[in-house]
Amino acid sequence: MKIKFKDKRLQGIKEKVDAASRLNEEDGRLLYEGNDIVGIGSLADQVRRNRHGDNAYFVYNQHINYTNICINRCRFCAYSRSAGEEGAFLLSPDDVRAALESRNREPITEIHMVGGLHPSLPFDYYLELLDTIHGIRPNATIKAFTAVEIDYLARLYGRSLEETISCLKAAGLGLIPGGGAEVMSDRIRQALFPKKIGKERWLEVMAALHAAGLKSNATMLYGHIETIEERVAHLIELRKLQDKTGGFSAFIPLAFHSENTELSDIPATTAYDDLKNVAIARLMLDNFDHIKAYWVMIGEKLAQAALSFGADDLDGTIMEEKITHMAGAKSAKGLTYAQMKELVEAAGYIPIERDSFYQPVDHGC
Ligand code: V47
Ligand code: SF4
Repeated sequence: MKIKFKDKRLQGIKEKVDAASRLNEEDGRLLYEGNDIVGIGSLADQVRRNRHGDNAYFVYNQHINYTNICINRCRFCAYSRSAGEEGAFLLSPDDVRAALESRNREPITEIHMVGGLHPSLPFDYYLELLDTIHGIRPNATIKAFTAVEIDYLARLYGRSLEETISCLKAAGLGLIPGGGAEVMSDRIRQALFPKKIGKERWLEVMAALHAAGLKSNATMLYGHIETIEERVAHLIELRKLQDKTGGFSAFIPLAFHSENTELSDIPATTAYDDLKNVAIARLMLDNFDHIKAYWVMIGEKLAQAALSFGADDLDGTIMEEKITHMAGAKSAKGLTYAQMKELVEAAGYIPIERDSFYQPVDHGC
C-alpha cells in the first residue's frame, strides 16, 4: 500500500514495516518526535489490518475494586487512601458477591479485579475473593491482581513467587491485568512511585506468571513526566520479555489523569498524543497480537478513531470504573453491550465480542 508521508523520514520506517523487519530504538524516537500523525496512523493501520482485518474486539466485563487502601501511595494515584483516612474502603467477600449478583442477569464473561496494597489482610481473604467470584460466575475468567499485588502477596506472606501464583491459580485466577509497570525507568520511579516495585521485579513477576501458564496484559502510563526515550525503552523492554515468554496478550497505553493527584498541574493528554501512543505501540510491539484503546481513559469517541490508528480492541463494558474517574475522567463509568457494539460499528469495523483469550463469544441468542 502506498502512503504519501508529510514527514519523509517515515518512508524508511515503512520499508521496514513492509519487510516485517523490527523497528529499533531510533525508529521509536523518530515516530514519537515527528508530527505526521496521519502517516504514523496509516502505517499502524496497515499492520493492524494484516493481523485483524476489519475485526474490532470487546469483552463483556465487570470491574471490581476490592480496596483502595494502599501502602504505596504513588504520587499519580487519586484512587488510593491510607487505612483510616476518609474515603478509604475495603469490600468483604460478601460485598463482592452483592456487586456480582446485582448483574447476574447479564452474560458477563470476565471479572476484572484489582486493588491497593492493604497492610493487614490475611492471605485467605484473597483466596476467598476468588472463590466467591468463581462460585457466582463459574464460567467467567477472573482477571485479577497486577504484578505489583502479586509481588506484595508473596512478600507479605513469606511465600515464593511460584507458590503464591500457584495458590492463586488453584483458587481460580485466570489472567493478569497489565498495570503496575507505569514507565519502566528508575528516574520516574524515584519521582512518582518510589514504594512500588521497579522494572526488574515487575518483569520477573510477569515472567513467573507466564511460566505458570498465565497470560497477562502490559500497560504504559504516559502523559506525566516521562521522556520520549523512556517511552521507547519501556516498549522495548516489553517486547524483549514477550520474545522470551510469549505470555503477553494485549498492550494498553494508559493516559495519565491528574485531577485529585499530587501532580494536578499536569495538563490532560492531547488526542494527538493518545493516538500516537496507540499507533507507535502497534508499530514497535510487533510481537503483541492486541493493542487496546481503553475508552475509559481516552474517551469513547477517540477510542473509535484509535481503531484506525492501530488498535483492535476497546476493552469492554466495565460497569463501574473507579481508578480513572477518581482522577477526573469524563468518560462514562460503564457502557452497555449494545453501546460497545454500536461504538465499533459506527467506526466502520466488525464488532467481535471476545472472551478473555480473544475467542469469539456466542451467547446463542
Ligand atoms: O497501574 C493509576 C493506572 C493502572 C492513574 O489489563 C492511572 O486489561 C491514569 O492496569 N491516571 C491500573 N492512569 C489499571 C490497569 C488496567 C486498566 C484497564 C485494563 C487493563 C487490562 C489494565 O491504572 C495502574 C496505573 O498505571 N493509573 N492512576 C491516573 N491518575
Ligand atoms: Fe497503590 Fe496502585 Fe494507587 Fe500506586 S497506583 S497508590 S500501588 S493503588
